[in-house]
Amino acid sequence: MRKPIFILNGPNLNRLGKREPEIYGTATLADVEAGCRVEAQDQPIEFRQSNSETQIIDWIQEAIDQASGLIINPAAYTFTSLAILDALKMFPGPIIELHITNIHRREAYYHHSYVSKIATAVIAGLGPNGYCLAVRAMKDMLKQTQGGLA
Ligand code: DHK
Repeated sequence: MRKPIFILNGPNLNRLGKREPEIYGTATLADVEAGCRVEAQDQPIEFRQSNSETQIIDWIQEAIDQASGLIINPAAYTFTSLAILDALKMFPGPIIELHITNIHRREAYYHHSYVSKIATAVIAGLGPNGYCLAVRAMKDMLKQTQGGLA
């Protein structure tokens, strides 16, 4: 059984499409999930969102045994959560940190990411399409690290 790629989304991303569309675009999180499933093809994925830091930590811990790779948009927790960083340190597979916007071109409080300390790679500023590119990159990394899909 192929282990899924976990795609985890942080706070306020449930409002994607309505939330500051001039910054985050008009695509909804359901649109983003649909795009990821098309890109993943026969590679299983788990696509989840929570506004709760505890829930995200629990999902990362679940991923330690259940997932082949982890794509995470921690949203605002990127810049505040040592607990999420500590959880990610336990994940044995590749980690892609993803942001819809280019956080480095935004307000200074969005410039220091704790997650980047452990992430294998970072995608930022490509809009919602960044998710599909992250899925494609993760499948390639899994092919290399596991001699094909898990
Ligand atoms: C999403 C958020 O919610 C913000 O807190 C981050 C990130 C940026 C994004 O670009 O996906 O600053």
